[in-house]
Amino acid sequence: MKGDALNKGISSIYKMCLKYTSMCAFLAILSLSGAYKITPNVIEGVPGFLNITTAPFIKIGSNYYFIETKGLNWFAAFESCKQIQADLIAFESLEELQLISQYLIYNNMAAYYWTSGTDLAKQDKHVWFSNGQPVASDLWRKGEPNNENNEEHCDELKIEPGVGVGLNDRRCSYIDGYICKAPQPKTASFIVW
Ligand SMILES: [Ca+2]
Ligand SMILES: [Ca+2]
Repeated sequence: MKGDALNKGISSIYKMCLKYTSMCAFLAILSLSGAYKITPNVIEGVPGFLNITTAPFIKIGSNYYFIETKGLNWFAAFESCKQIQADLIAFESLEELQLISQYLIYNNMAAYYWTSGTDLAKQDKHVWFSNGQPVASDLWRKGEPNNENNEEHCDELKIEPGVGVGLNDRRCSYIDGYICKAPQPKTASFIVW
């Protein structure tokens, strides 16, 4: 068991070294000298004190987002997020939806934004196209999804200050802004002692 853990540790250090070759070469020389112990540490997110820019993504809550007000149809919005190594947003909870809506209202950006929600595969079965999970029922605006004229199959975040926020199904060809969500960044650090 101890050997397994050690192997895992060595393999994770090796993976990190593939990414940060020159730093690891330096660490390897240090550790070969036998005078130092090196402990690798990987954490979620980017600590504030590092002062690293995460542009074009902005941090809202504990996640990173790219918010575009310039409109695209749903398919083009999906592609556009992929081009920056992100995904059209999938809300994991009502809290996340509300947090982003509050941010947009506060910054005078209340509008309609594409999410990755869709029932294109099966009518009335709305899923997040970015991860295949079902869209939770508490995220919808009142009376939605209504599949109006039997042609609404893509889901937008609809923000109307004073009226309400939530998801609405809409024609996929409609031109909306969109929100991409970045994968959670990880910070690797090494403690030398
Ligand atoms: Ca539909
Ligand atoms: Ca609708």
